[in-house]
Amino acid sequence: MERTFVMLKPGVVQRRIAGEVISRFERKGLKIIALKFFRMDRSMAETHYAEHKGKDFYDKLVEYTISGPVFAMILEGEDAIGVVRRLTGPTGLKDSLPGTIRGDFAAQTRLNIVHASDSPASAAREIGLFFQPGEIFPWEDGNAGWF
Ligand code: 3AN
Repeated sequence: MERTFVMLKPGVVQRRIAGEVISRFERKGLKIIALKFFRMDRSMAETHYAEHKGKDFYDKLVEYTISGPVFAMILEGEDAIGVVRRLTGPTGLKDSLPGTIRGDFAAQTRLNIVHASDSPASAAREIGLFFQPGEIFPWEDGNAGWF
């Protein structure tokens, strides 16, 4: 089993599509084991996106991320990091095909609506940044045999 971090950015809340996006992860059989709805402060957003500091889209990315509340969650499942990245689709608008979350709901790369960890190292770092151990609730999956 693997854990990954996912964040639904402020536009998802504004557009009232959080339920639809979360449904895609649930339908696939991933388990939500942590979830919070909150507004990030600037320093947290800068830490989260530190690898992009200095890039031309960085300032706008941080502004967008702190412009309103987000849903942050931890999903668990076999190969969860890869599964979630395939469900979200690639970063760039031109590459995100219909059927993926970004392909279906995003019209600009900068506003590509979800963040998902791209490696085990990022997942560990991001889970640690957003969640305390006591906010994570693993549960027994009675449906495990069906997925
Ligand atoms: P991902 O979110 O797919 O892991 P990253 O980490 O490369 O992609 O980029 C983080 C965020 O920065 C993206 N979700 C997107 O909002 C924004 N971003 C990345 N590349 C660009 C770009 N070329 N132009 C505008 N925004 C970008």
